[in-house]
Amino acid sequence: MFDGLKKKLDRFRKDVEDTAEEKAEAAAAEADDDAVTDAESPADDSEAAEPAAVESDSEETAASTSDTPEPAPEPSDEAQSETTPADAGDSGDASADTTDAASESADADAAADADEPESLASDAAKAALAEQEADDSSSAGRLKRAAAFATGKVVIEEEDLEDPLWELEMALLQSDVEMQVAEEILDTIRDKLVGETRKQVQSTGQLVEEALHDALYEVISVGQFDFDKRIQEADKPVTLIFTGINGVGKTTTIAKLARYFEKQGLSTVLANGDTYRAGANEQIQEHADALDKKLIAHEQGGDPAAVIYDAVEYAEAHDIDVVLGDTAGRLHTSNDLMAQLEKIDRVVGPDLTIFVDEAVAGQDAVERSRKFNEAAAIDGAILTKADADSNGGAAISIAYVTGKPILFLGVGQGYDHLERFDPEAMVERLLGEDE
Ligand SMILES: Nc1nc2c(ncn2[C@@H]2O[C@H](COP(=O)(O)OP(=O)(O)OP(=O)(O)O)[C@@H](O)[C@H]2O)c(=O)[nH]1
Ligand SMILES: [Mg+2]
Repeated sequence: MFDGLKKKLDRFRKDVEDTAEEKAEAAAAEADDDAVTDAESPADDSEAAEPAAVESDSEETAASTSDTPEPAPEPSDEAQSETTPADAGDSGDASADTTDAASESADADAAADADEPESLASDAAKAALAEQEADDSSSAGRLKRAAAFATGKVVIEEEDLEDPLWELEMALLQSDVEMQVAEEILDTIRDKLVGETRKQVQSTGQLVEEALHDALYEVISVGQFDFDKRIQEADKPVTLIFTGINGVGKTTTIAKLARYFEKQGLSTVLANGDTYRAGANEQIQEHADALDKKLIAHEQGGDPAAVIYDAVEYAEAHDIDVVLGDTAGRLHTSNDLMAQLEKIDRVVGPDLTIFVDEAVAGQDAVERSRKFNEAAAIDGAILTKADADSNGGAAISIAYVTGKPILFLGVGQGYDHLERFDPEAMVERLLGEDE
């Protein structure tokens, strides 16, 4: 079930993992470079300090003109410290230069001391980072990455997610996930992953998995309520009306629910509100006979609201717990379809109006759920034909788009082929956690 989408979600997980791995390697190389540069730098710095010292010395020599040309000083530390005070008198600039050069050279010596050749590359990286961090804030990102590498961890940043998230968005849209829902999922993932980077996570795969799980769960679980409890606790009879376009599986689902409620110790009566289609009575009668349930039906062309009203009266008279009201999926116009629902609402006041559509209808099912909800205020949805190969977009999107939960999945043509919709199980199925 939902295999296509499952593969795409797995692709995303791998994409981010690969990105993180590449990054870890890059950080490793960077840390190595830093260590090498650091080991070399003392020599470099003292070489650089030499000309400065010589320069200031020769200036001093030129300024004082006379005396001793011989002690053309060696570029040693002693020579520098000797010349500096003398310098201070006649040239402030030169003195400042010399002092800088001297202190730089001293720093470099200290760094050289810290970096024994035997020390580990990661230690060298850490030492280098600690030293640089104080005065080089512009390279903070680079330092953080290298430090993360030195401690064996990988940091994911927003820019790393750009490409994988783009791919994921395309995958979601191709899988019929509604645009707004896809964006919500991406936002959640971005927030989760970028937020987590500060903690420097250990396993990228695990982190991505959690982010995907939470992002999917948040949209899929919208509006969930305890359906069984709600039915058990409601005043009897409870009236459920099933709506949706033709051929999606309304009548079959009603038959499955009659079986479902029976298992819960609840009695049912079926009502054929599909007075439009020829043969509708016969079809539902067959189910009623097979399940040993009472069917209330009128002549073709009758008023659906009147049929369901009669069924409610029958249930009250015979102490039946649940009325399952079918409706026609096709009328002359969609306005007629909505007018039918409004009249049922007015005349019967059903406890729950349930929208039925096919998982395989994808984006169309999502769009219809939105329209039916606007017109008739649905209380929940049932997705049929989830056993057929579907993209999964409808299952992911409908709750978020309507604000009403998916209650059941139809998973075959048999009466027992009905599953309670469990958002957690659905997410696990999509992420392959159950296999
Ligand atoms: N594979 C599969 N087939 C299903 C499922 N639910 C319904 N069907 C099949 O879908 C077809 C249409 O089902 P119906 O229950 O007649 O659909 P309907 O919405 O009542 O159709 P109309 O009364 O014409 O509006 C039938 O062949 C059902 O067996 C399901 O969950 N899985
Ligand atoms: Mg039907």
